Amino acid sequence: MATVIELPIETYASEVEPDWCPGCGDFGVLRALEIAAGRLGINPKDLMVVSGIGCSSNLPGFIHAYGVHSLHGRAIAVATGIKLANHDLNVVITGGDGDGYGIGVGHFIHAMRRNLDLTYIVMNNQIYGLTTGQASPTTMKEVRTKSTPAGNFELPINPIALALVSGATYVARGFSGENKHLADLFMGAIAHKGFSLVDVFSPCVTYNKINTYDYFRKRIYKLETEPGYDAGDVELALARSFEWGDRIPLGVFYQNRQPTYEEQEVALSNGPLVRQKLGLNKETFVELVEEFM
Ligand SMILES: Cc1ncc(C[n+]2csc(CCOP(=O)(O)OP(=O)(O)O)c2C)c(N)n1
Ligand code: SF4
Ligand SMILES: [Mg+2]
Repeated sequence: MATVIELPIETYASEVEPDWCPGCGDFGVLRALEIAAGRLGINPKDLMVVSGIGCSSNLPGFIHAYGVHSLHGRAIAVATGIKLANHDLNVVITGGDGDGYGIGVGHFIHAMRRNLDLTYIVMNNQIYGLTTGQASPTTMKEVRTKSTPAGNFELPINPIALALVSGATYVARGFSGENKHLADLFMGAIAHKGFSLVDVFSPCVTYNKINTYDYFRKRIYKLETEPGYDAGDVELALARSFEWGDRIPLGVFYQNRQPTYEEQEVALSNGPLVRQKLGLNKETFVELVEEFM
């Protein structure tokens, strides 16, 4: 195994200061991602952070690495293209619950069943933050928001269960108020070969007055300290994914090494596409490019 040379978190300091509201949970996620990347010794040139649209999706601008701030709900599609073009890159997708579990849920499911080697971090604040407080797919029942003034009567999505049944091979949940634990989960997710989801309780201090830091502090517990819990057992993981109320689990629900999409795609067997010869002469290349202009 290659020796890892850890990098200081300043390696990833961006020139752009985050403009999130003071106290926003997303600060903790950014910090944990920097710690995880540093501990894995990932050079910023080998790190690609892709997002959709939302407060959380502004994260690529706040970290020194390659980044794409794409379209609402389309981050996974863009990240898939990037990963297939250069599977040597560490591709991390960062976004919100609205972005990933609402408009982008189709991409989410298909990326998981393909077991693409992508790391997906969802800053789940159970609200649309950027558009000022409408219900999201993870807003709890009965919660009043701008778009549900009489209380939300829709059943929230269970992202952990959805990931487990869709074929994700690393499924975890963290809390932005527990930075060290969150950094450990991110490290595990980035190091894991295959699709990893880390759903993060990342409180929106401005528009969600229900799911606050205190709300989670009173309820969370860690799966790794539960006697007999086995993260290799998908049925145990599924049972815990439905736990919500007085006790809410954090940690790695499930991890299982399976062949990735990239490992099975013959076109990638000779190395990343960006390093393979196109097999075109100059004229054909120019013709091809013009066709798309
Ligand atoms: C196609 C499209 N539809 C709707 C919007 C408006 N919009 C921008 S962000 C957003 C929701 C953001 O919520 P979430 O993904 O949870 O991110 P947060 O702001 O909470 O971090 C919506 C509906 C958009 N930008 N593009
Ligand atoms: S509105 Fe909410 S999610 Fe957006 S920056 Fe402020 S606290 Fe964070
Ligand atoms: Mg949100």
